[in-house]
Amino acid sequence: MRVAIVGASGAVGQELLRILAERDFPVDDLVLFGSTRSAGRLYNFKGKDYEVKLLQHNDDFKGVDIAFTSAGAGTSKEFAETITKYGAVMIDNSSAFRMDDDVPLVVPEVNAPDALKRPRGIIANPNCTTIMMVVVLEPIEKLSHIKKIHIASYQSASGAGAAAMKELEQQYKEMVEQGHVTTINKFPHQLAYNVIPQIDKMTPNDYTKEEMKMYNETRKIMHSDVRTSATCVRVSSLRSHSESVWFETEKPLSVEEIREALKDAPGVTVVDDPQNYVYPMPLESAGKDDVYVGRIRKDLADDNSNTLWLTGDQIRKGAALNAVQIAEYLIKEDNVK
Ligand code: 2RA
Repeated sequence: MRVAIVGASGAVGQELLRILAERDFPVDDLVLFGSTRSAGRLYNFKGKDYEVKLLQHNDDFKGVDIAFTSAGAGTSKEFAETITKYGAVMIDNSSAFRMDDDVPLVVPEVNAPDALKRPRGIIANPNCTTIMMVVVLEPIEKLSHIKKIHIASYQSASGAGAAAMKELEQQYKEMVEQGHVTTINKFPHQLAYNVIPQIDKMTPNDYTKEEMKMYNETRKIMHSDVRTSATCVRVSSLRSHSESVWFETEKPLSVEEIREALKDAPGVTVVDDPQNYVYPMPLESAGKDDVYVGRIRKDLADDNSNTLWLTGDQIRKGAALNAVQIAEYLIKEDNVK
């Protein structure tokens, strides 16, 4: 496979390099692309150095089989044609095409076969918060249709990129050294010692774009009429997102049924012994592949609802790992070209 990574210097680009190496993805040749800022940098992959090329409208993608793109929606939109022109499959981490009818939106544990129908050669990787939630809800959907979801998210700095992670560390340093924060660029407000109930821009209905992604993308991935009402919140964990999820099913489900279904579910690890204070936390899921679930219990406010807590590494399952799993599925199905 000739593999390209667009946005190689970013948090997701760097994680893609690690995951491709770790999983022994069949890379025969690797081409890294970036902006003027990162062009010329060298990154090592399996003992060999690769130089980041400037992303341009030329024939650089001739011969590329799979292109992982993670350089923002604007870049994805501008370069999609250049990237796919010679038959490369573009697995796009941005929000540019997610809701387009002719672009599949894929979480392999949920709807892998959707990736096989891609008229534009583009497969979209969903929003990180949505990916983690659907991995956990799909096995429950198989027990009984999920009609409604309420969710409050606790999203790490990594969701806003590598520079945002550095900014959070800088803010804590400034608090310790000078008692107040002076660096606020990547977040709308100070994040250190704070939580911010806004991720992405506001939309006219007073939900943020992130919250509307959860509504729309969940329906598309799960092929469902489910309605999701989310409040997405930035917290000061560094790279794992967490979510508190309440879900109403058509028929009532017991906690035991849910726990059993999740124990067998791909990509999910159940960590749930609340009486002994055992539940998943972002510090522990950081750097891991699975989505971790605990605090599974009946919703006291609704007999047909249950509630649970989940946490997963935003850069891995929320982005890079999901993209690589899509590519692995295509290879397994002999469906790369
Ligand atoms: C965030 N979900 O956490 C976004 C990143 N895609 O900011």
